[in-house]
Amino acid sequence: MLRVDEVLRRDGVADDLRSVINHTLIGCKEIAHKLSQGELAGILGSTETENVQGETQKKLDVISNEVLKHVLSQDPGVRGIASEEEDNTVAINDDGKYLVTFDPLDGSSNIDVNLSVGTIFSILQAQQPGSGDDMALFLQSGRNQVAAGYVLYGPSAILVLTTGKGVNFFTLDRHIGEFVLTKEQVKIPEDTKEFAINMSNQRFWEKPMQDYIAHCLQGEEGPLGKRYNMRWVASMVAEVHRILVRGGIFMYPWDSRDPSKAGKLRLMYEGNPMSFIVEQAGGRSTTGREDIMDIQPEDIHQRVPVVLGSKNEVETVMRYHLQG
Ligand code: P6P
Repeated sequence: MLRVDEVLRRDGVADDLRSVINHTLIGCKEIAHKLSQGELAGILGSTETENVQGETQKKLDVISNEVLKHVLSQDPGVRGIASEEEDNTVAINDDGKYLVTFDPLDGSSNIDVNLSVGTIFSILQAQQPGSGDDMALFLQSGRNQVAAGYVLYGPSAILVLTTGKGVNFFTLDRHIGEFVLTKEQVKIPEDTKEFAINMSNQRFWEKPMQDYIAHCLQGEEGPLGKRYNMRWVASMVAEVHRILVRGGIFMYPWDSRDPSKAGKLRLMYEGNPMSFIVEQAGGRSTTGREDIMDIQPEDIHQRVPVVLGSKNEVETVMRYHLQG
C-alpha cells in the first residue's frame, strides 16, 4: 500500500508543497487521535468563547486549531495561515511560498453526539512578497489552489486529496501511523437521486431553491421524473465524502434568516477546497448561479451559497436559478 508521500512523489508534486501537505497531515493525525479518545480525554463540550463567526467554540475546535497552527509553523515553506477559528490571518515565515487556509474541525456540533467531523484545508501560493498576516495575500480565487483536501474522522479516518491531478482516497493505518492509498482517481457519478439540504430552512430559501426541492419531493410524478432520497448529516465533510463515493447533491443556499450573509459556509476554507476536490472528481460546485472557484474573494471569512455534487444535478439546479 502506497503512503501519501510516495503517491505525491510519484505524481511529481514539488518537494516544498509535499512538505506542507505532510505537515498538515501530522496535525490531522494528532486530531484523529484526540477525537478517538472521546470523553476519556476530557475535551468534549464547549468553551466559554465565540469565534469570529459568532459561533460558540467547542473545546476541540480550539485544540484542533492550535494543533494545526503548531505543525504548520514548523514548515519553512509556509508564509501564513488562515483559519475559521482565527480572526485574522497569521504570519508564519516571510520567506515561505505557501498559504494554508483551513477549517480545523468542521461539523463540530456533531462531536458531543459522536458523529463524523472533519478537517478541511486549502493551499495557495503567495503571489507577491509580504507577511502572512496581510490578509490580501490570501484573497485569490479558488482557481489558484495548488492543493486541497479533507480528513473525515469517521469509523475510519480518511484523507481525500487533490493536487490538480485527480482525487485520491487514503485511509489512516493506525498501526503504522500513515495514510495509505485506498482509492485512485475517484469520479463522482454525473447523475443522482439523493439530495442533502437542511429542510428546516425551506421557508427562508429563494424561490428557485424552493421550487427545485418541491419538485424533488414530487418524485416520479413530478417534473424531475425520479424518486429522490434525502440525507443530512450536518457535517459538510461527511456529505461531500458520500457524494464522492456514490454521487449526490449537497446544498447550503442563501436564506433570509440573515439576509446580510451570502450563506452559512465560508468560501476560503470550505467552499473553495471542496469545490477543487469535487471538480477534480468530475462534479460541479456552484453558488447556484456561478462556479464557486471563479469568485474573487474580498474577505478571508466571507460566506458563499453552495450547490455541489453530481454534475448533471447541479446543472439542473442552476437552470432553476437562471430561470428565476
Ligand atoms: P446546520 C457545520 O457547522 C457546517 O458548517 C457544515 O459542516 C454543515 O454542512 C452545516 O454547517 C450544517 O448546518 O444549519 O444544518 O447546522
